[in-house]
Amino acid sequence: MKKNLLNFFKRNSRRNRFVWDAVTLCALIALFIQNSAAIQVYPRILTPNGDGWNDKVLIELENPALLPATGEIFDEQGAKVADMSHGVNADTMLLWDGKHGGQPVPSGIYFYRIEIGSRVTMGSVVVAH
Ligand SMILES: [Ca+2]
Repeated sequence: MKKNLLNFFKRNSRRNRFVWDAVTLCALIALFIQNSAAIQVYPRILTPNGDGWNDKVLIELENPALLPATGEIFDEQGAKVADMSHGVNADTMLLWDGKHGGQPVPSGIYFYRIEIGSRVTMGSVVVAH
């Protein structure tokens, strides 16, 4: 009886350990997802025609440590299109006006690459005319 109890405990402690490993893994994955998506992008579709509607994309950053934040925009071929400008709050807001060299870019998918300290976050927006 005593031995059975011991075996039961051993078996369960091994299982508990597995459960805890799984929980830890899930927590790490959640942290990674949270880190990589630690931003809000609005709007996802830009119409940079100067009518005041969706002419700029605003990316809000989760940057509680107020690390230096910079953003770049690339086209589908990977060519750099623009540097993002800082919003009202330079530590947590980046903007792109859908322009390259002062002219609205053609319709298409564009990619942003944001560096917050040593953390890099990437994503895409669409420009439509
Ligand atoms: Ca517009």
